[in-house]
Amino acid sequence: MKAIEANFDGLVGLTHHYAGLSFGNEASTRHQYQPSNPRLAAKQGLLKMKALSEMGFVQGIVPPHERPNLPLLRQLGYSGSDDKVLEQVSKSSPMLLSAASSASAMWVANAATVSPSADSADGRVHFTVSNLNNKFHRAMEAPQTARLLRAIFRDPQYFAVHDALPHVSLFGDEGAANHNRLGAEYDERNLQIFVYGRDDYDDSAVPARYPARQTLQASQAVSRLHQLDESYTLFIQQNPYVIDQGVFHNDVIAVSNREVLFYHQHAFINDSMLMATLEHRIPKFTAIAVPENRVSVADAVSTYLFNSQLLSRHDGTMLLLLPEECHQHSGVWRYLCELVDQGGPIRDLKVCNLRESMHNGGGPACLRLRVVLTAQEQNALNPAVLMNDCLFSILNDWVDRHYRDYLTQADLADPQLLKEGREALDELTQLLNLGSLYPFQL
Ligand code: SUG
Repeated sequence: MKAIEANFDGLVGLTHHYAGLSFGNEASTRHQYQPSNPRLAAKQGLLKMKALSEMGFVQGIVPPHERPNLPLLRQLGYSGSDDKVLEQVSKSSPMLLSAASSASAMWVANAATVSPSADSADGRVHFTVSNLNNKFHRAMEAPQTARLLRAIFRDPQYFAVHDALPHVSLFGDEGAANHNRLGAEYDERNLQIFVYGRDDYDDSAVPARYPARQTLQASQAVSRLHQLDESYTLFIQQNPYVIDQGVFHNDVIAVSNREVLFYHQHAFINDSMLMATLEHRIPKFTAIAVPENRVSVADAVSTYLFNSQLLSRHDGTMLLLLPEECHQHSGVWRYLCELVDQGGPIRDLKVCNLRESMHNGGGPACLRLRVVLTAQEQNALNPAVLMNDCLFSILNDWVDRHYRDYLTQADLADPQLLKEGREALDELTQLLNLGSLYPFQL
């Protein structure tokens, strides 16, 4: 059996809220302090997973992290009982409590970079957990992400999960959101394309307004850890101009699958040189460049056109799974309908409503971590995290029983919310057969 691409989606956590924590991510800034609906957010994510699983795609789940992050608050000097810690931090620094409570781990495209076994010298699937050190609320994710990935991809004969790179700006790493893989077949050695925002040893092209989160130095380290053949890796720079317009990760401006790259004309520096290289290197390479005069960078950012999932169906054609915002934008939708009518590789469009996540800058592709797996590797992972009808209803019910439908920053100080979270996650680790892996369980 040929290798397939499985998608593992982050399940939205119980403290999902809008804190405006991500400077450079315009949706996050715009929705700061709006009330959120964690229950709806989790259900929207589950419905996307169910839809893909019903279409025959292999779909897995990555559980949320424990929030508020009490061990972190204690590390920062808050002490006493859990209730006391929450009371103190909410009085002295509500923003710190927000950061320690962020459900941002749901965007698992930033959890790790993944290299399939076909590309790695030791024939294993490699994961490097991202350090996400550009934002404090995300930098705390790494240790829990490592525990979760090791509980899912649990057989070291097939999987290697590397800890995050050093937590310094030189090695700023945001994971698969800045990584593409191009090639005709999933199970052949493919070209891996690492997209970075800045080279810390050469600052000739850096954004002026917003931060570039991913460094070349981090991408190079990940490629070494994954034992990639140098002649099958490419390091390319994101255009600083688009970062300054709110493209904080490359998956906001480009998406790839197999031999197809769907991207905005302004996504990369030295675009024509890059396309010539890809043309030369990738058999049947198909570039679908969206010109600015059809979809502006601003419209790409507001609709998340490129934060879509480009998926291969059994008949070899591709489906684009898009956020509903693309459907609501007449220019973007017209472009997409014409694209499908042209009879190229993309033959079908499917929209999903992820409004709760979108308001924090997280579209369909942000919520998924793609992992190419052979049949043996599929058998070696923890099967309890794979989505099917039965697991969907169990998790939907679990969300109904545990999640609130209204949350503001003030609610984060409620000790009851911490208890609700622990009870829910304790039950979830049993449902997904993950063992004990949260600090409160250890
Ligand atoms: O890192 N938003 C996330 C969104 C991540 C999107 N991921 C990908 N593009 N792959 C971020 O900026 C907002 C949290 C807040 O403001 O409450 C946030 O973290």
